[in-house]
Amino acid sequence: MPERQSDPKRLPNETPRPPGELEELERAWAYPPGWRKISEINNSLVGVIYIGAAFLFFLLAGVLALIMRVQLSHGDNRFIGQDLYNQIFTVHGTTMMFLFAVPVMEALSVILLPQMLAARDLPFPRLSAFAVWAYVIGGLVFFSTIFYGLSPSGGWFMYPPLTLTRFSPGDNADFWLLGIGFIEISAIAGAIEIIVGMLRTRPPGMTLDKMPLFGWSMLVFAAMIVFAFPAVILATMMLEIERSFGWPFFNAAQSGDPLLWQHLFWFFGHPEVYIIFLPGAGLVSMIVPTMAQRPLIGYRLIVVALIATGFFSFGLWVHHMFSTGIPALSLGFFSAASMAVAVPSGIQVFSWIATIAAARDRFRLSTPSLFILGFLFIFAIGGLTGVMVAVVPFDLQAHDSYFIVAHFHYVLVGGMVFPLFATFYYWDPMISRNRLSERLGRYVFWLMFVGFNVAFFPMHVSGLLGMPRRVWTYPRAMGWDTLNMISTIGAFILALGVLVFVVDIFVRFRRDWETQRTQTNPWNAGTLEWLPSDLYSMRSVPIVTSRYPLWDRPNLAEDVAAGAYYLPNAATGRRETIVTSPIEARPEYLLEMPGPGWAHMFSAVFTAAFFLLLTVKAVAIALVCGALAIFATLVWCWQLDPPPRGRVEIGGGISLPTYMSGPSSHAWWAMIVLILVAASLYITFVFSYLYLWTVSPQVWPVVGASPLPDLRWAASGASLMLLSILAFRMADRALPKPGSISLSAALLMIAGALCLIAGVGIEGYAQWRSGLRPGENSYGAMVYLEIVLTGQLVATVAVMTGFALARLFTGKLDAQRRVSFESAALLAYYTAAQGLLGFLLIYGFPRMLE
Ligand code: HEM
Ligand SMILES: [Cu+2]
Repeated sequence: MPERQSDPKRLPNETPRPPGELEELERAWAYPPGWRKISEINNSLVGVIYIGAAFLFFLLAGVLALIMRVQLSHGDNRFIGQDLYNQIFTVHGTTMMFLFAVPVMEALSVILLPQMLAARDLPFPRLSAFAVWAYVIGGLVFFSTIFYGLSPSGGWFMYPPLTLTRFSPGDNADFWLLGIGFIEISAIAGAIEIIVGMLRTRPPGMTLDKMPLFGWSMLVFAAMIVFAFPAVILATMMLEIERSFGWPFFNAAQSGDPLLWQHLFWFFGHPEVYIIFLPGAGLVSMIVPTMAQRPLIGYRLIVVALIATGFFSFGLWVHHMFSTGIPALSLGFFSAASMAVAVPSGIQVFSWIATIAAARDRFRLSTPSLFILGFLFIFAIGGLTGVMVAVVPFDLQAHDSYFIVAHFHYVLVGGMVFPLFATFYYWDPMISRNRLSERLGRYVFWLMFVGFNVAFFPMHVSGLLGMPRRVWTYPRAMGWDTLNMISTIGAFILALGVLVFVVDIFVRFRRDWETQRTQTNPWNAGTLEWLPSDLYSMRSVPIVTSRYPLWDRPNLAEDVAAGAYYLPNAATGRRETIVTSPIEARPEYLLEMPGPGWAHMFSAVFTAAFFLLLTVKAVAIALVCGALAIFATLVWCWQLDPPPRGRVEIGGGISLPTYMSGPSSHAWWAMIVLILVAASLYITFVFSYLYLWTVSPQVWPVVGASPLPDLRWAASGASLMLLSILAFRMADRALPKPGSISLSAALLMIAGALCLIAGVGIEGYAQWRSGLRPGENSYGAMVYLEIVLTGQLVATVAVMTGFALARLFTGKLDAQRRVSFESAALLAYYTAAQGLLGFLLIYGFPRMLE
């Protein structure tokens, strides 16, 4: 259409692109040569490493499962001993949950989300790369403990008192606690990336209700991580402190309560199940419409269902504790809620079935579709047994029996492993021209499907016949032999299926690994990830006007590849992506992104070393590594926040600024998410404080009697917190003009940080002076834990302030280029607020009791 050419504001812009433009784009996104490729942070490489590592952990944990099944194949078996069996099931469960299920979904989002959004990359590529390396190193070390007999053996939920030093004296439990705490940090880093990426790097026009459903599911997934993981981080922290220093949080003999662990663990653990399932559902919602060649029925309903599942799953944790003597009213509530959460899952299942039914015989029975049908079947059974165990009297019977093992494997394997394999087969052509074999894929499916059911269905029966879970063997006289032998055979059939898949992967990667050329849209899918792409993702960023742009605009692929849409070049000569507004997706600014580097890797290595050395009690070297980790992180951050380069044209008559600070910037959003993590950690702390009070009110102090420090201490501490807010506010105003340095801004920042330090210092001093000691009882432990929690934040603010000062004096921080200051200040405001709340709780609550 000729009239388009004359008007450069209309997209697609059909004037030919200038020569050399594509080459420049390629240069900006090229991998570093040779072995230095591992310093690359581009999602196309990092994502593949990430998935590879997660899959490796699936295989390793799978091998452990086979060893267990051999051991259980018949009664009175002496294949492996009891202690090793305990370690193996703990490592199997822990690896599957923490090192496979959650990371593999984050890995998929690293690969798929930028493509689905036609973004060049997600906003924090180095953070993703850091998360990956931290996870790979931490995960491998954790897993290898099984070879040295150092693995934890308390089950994947590590209940105290069994895991207290008295009953688990070695370092084994510490490996679990520190390893898992560390891996959670990596998961949270991933969640920040996903939330900011989904909300800020969507292509122009992709309003929230045009977002691909995998994007929605990952958004809910990431939000759930933000609110659920802090509970288990706090719990692991408390247990580790109790094991190392004897602060009594969980020891009932010293006024703690082991049930507190269960509350905290399951407050995380139940949402965890949905954290694993929701991305799987999102994947299914992407594949089903393609296979049916029609839009998914009930898009909005599914979005509501995803959000509702995420929300309600936080209200269910007590159903893991029905048999612990919970009051009857709570039992009723949690039982009903557990059944209610089946409704949103049901809505999704009906949507998928309706879409498949509407397509009738046009529905393509490819390998991905087979895995999806298998998923529907298995997941439905898992859901049904789930409703059964939500019935309290039934649960009292089935609790801790093989019925439960069968139930949760139906949910987990059905809900995530089958969708995952569908994903491998479906999206493989997006990564490479050579595809996994469809023919072998069918064998893989049938072996896995039959094997799974043969392995796990009989467990329902053996469970009802009374076989308890977590037993390393059983007497032949119990009559469970045949069922267990069937289960074992099924597990090997399932493993054979996985093996065929692994062989196919090897063949496929040997055929091509270097050539990244992809097949364009072999399934005729409707979403953006099937546009032609290269290392820089799409050549140009399209305007999105519908949920299935590729179906609605047949020329889109060609125009995008020809550079006829936004940002067909590397406008600043570097890596960059368009940042859009969170709801309407209007272009707001051009984000200049970092390239390959080593600092984030060193940071990951030293962080891992810090945690692991702490585990083996090599405190001095651990501290050195911790300091090095902080240093590497600062080096990494130093390169961020490049100077503003004025406005640049991105095509379509739009020019965008290249710098943004304040609430519109991606950095601000990331900081807010991080603060939400800190806040949920703190809320869990407050819950624990109040909970322990209900358990042991007798150790809480009474007014007038020590150890309750005088109110004057609280007043002065709180004033310091307020002063710190004021100092940072004033420093904000005092930031200098570009090119100059402001001493008053520097002094104000220092004052702000010092006030915070003095604030927690006073808090600690007052308690110590009053004679309270953390090891005395659960009250003392909680009070000092509060100081530790706020103290951690204060330390972080201090480091960030030092960093901002260094940038101020080197001319990298001023009234315009101010992101490094804003991040420190935001955290300082939050820290002060938390400190104030702390004073209110620690000084106010005991006085309120009168
Ligand atoms: C693929 C084949 C799998 C097989 C054959 C298998 C087998 C087993 C067996 C035999 C147990 C021990 C039960 C006991 O002694 O009480 C177990 C426990 C467990 N499995 Fe699996 N499993 C498989 C996959 C998975 C997957 C994919 C996940 C999660 C995503 C998973 C999560 C767990 C958990 C959390 C436990 C509980 C560990 C504990 O009691 O502490 N499993 N599995
Ligand atoms: Cu649950």
